[in-house]
Amino acid sequence: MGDEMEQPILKKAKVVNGEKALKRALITGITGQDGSYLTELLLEKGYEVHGIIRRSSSFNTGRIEHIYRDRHDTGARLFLHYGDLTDSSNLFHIVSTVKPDEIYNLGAMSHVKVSFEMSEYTAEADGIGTLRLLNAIRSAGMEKHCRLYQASTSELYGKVREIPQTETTPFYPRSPYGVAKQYAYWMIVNYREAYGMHLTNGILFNHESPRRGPTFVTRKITRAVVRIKMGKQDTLFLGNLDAKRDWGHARDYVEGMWLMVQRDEPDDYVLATGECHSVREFVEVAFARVGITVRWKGTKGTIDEMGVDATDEKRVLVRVDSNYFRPTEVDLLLGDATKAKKELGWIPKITFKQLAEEMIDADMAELNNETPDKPP
Ligand code: NDP
Ligand code: GDR
Repeated sequence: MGDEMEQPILKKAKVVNGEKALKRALITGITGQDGSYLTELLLEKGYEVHGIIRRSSSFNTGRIEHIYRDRHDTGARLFLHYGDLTDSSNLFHIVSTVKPDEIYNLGAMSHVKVSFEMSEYTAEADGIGTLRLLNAIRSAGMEKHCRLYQASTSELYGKVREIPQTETTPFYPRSPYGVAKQYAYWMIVNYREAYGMHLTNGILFNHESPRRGPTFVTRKITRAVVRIKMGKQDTLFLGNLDAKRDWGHARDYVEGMWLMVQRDEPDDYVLATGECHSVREFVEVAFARVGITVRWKGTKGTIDEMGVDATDEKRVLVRVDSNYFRPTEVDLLLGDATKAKKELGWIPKITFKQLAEEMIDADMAELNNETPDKPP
């Protein structure tokens, strides 16, 4: 896949008995963690799914390969288009030819630490990119028919002034990523009020899975833990062990995205588990899954702290590396998803421990070359 991604010629959605049979969704960020789970969900629900992918010198479609069928196959319902949130005319072209009923704007430079190094690009893709997409919908004359989900984030809360955080907690972003996402958040609110568009902000707290990018802390930990267990790596280097996050499973969260878009009236919703844990706790649970108990030594919260093997204290498993500290950190995020529970009936099913263990098991299988037919 990936060699012939030119636009399919789309005239009308398939028509059965005079009714539009398939809902059509367009996903930006389809190659990412959430994009892949959301695509699976929408295909299961009978949607025709279109995704925007970026041109890359190597394949970047690994997470959706298992569901892609050549578009010449009868029954193919997933179509890919080259594009980028930094390219207005491309977005207009895709939106106006695909004519989606629903757009899920998941595309973003999503790494908080990297956003300090690529601040301008992050603003372009994550902030202005959202505006470009909104303007593409309007320019195509689709503002009354096309619904849009915006991937907003708990990073908006940043320097937290209220625990737990809800839809009414004030924002105080702490990174170029958070600031860019705040711009996008308010563009959604403004266009909803100004033009009566069906636009929704999902304020999602951290969600992970075996498909999580390997530079985010949970996946960095699970990959390293299995490598240490199998003797392929000695030590895991991490930044702030005291950061606390409300971690859920991505599969639960994409269902929440879809539920938001189905509401008659658009609104903004927090999705969170209501439980938070430190990076240190995630390390402990991950090592425990492979039968290793971590004992912490040194001064807690400093670069002298280390995690050693409880059965052989000379074996240092975890060290702190200040290169992974952020210029401004978000210390604690804990969400309250009461509104989503009440209005959407959304309930996260996968617990913190199950999440960490699923990720460890999947990384162990990958290391042992046990390739599943479908990624976990
Ligand atoms: P990923 O980093 O896994 O995926 C990001 C996706 O965006 C990839 O498909 C990437 O393409 C694409 N992308 C990056 N830059 C551009 C661009 N300029 N134009 C078009 N596409 C682009 O993120 P997640 O799946 O984890 O997250 C999905 C969205 O949800 C993001 O917007 C993220 O900021 C937000 N979010 C995520 C949370 C989480 O905990 N996972 C929590 C709250 C919000 P490529 O594969 O080519 O790099
Ligand atoms: P986050 O996720 O910044 O919350 O953004 P990440 O996993 O990168 O960091 C979580 C916390 O762990 C601390 N940390 C480390 N982080 C990384 N990446 N690497 C390390 O070595 C390390 N050591 C400690 C961090 O300082 C931080 O406090 C994610 C992204 O998916 C965003 O796109 C999304 O909006 C938010 O979650 C909600």
